[in-house]
Amino acid sequence: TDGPRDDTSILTKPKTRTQRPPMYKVLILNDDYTPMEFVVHVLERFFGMSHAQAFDIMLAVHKKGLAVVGVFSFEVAETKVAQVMDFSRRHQHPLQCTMEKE
Ligand code: NFA
Repeated sequence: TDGPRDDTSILTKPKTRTQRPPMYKVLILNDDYTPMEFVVHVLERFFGMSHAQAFDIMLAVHKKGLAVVGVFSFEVAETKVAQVMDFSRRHQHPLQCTMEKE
């Protein structure tokens, strides 16, 4: 009989979307008490910056209130934040380091 029928010649491919892992910005916050040299040292030690790079970022934090110091996977960002917070606490400086989803 006539009428609609299945067309076995058309095959459809479902679109797939590649999942990228979310990335996290690590931020350093300004305060009135942490010495500038200490912040520069932190940026060199934990973020692999050159002295000049570290000094520039430290000044940006000092002037603007905060700056992104790197973008990492969740686990790496979490580790950097913990390292900076622990190091600052042990040296009795109030320096704050946080992370946020990009
Ligand atoms: N504002 C601090 C000072 O004048 C320096 C500082 C920079 C602290 C960046 C925290 C972050 N001693």
